[in-house]
Amino acid sequence: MLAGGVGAARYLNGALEAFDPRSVTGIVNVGDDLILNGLYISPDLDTCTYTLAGAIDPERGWGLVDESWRAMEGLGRYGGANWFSLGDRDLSTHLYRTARLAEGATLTQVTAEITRAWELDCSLLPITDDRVETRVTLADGRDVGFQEYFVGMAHSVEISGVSFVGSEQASMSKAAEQAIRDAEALVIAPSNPIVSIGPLLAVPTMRELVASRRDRNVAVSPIIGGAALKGPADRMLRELGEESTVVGVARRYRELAATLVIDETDRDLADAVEAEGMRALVMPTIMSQPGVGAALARACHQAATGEQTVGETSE
Ligand code: FO1
Repeated sequence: MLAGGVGAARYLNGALEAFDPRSVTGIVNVGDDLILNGLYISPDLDTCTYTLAGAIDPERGWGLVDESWRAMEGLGRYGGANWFSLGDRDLSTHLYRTARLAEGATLTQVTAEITRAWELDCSLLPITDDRVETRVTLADGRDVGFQEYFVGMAHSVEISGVSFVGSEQASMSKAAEQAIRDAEALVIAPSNPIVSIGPLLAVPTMRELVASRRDRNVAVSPIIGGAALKGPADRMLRELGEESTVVGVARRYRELAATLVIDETDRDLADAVEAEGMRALVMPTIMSQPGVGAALARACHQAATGEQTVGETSE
């Protein structure tokens, strides 16, 4: 699965219910990553890890449950950068990852160590071990880092563009490339298509690789009834001159996947999605009830492979 943060992590959880976790791989966005207070922070990798470990804070959707913020309070005393809140438990992840990267480990290696320590059976792979930095151009022309926009400004400003600095020089990791080549089914998670899926597709050869297996790929719309469940995806689509509807999503994904899963709320737009050249699969996609995520994962797998999956796959 091509994954961003919160929405993708919920879908991944569903896939783990539906399939043998060892057969599930998340290819995760690193464009949100930032270096702050000397620490290398990977929000989407951590959100997926913590969610799948059952350790995510359910209200925030990021960071760890049962958190305290003493280090951030202390940093505030010095006028240090505590606008991006790192909980005291969460800090250990950033300390460990930063130390390991400084020892020369790759982000892929460190992520494997962290997910193993959280006893995940599925694998989470950064799309690249190179640095790709999502930056946002605001409507007033200012160029800011993604987290400055998303957290610093609470994404409450209009944008006019998004760029992925370093993407041209980046190369997909061997592990990520192999996972995409080998996948029975590839699912584009219901993440923000611009700043969560966009940075993945900006890595050279990624778009061609995904498009080369279009018929075995399924995208799940992050837009339901013209809105995003969480985050600014709908506003960003409109601000970039696109439609924040399932049709707008189909226009972004039609070269990459044969099927777009849309929520029942958008049933009346199924024909318009098909007019864009994607098969519309209408089903519940709001993963607030138990079982919805697993049913969604099974349906995606079936749409991508044409196989009927009955419950647990055999060992
Ligand atoms: N989001 C916020 O809105 N405020 C924060 O202070 C914040 C801190 C933070 C720390 C670690 C982490 O893994 C995620 C964090 N996030 C925070 C969420 C983060 O900005 C988003 O998860 C992604 O980057 C967008 O999906």
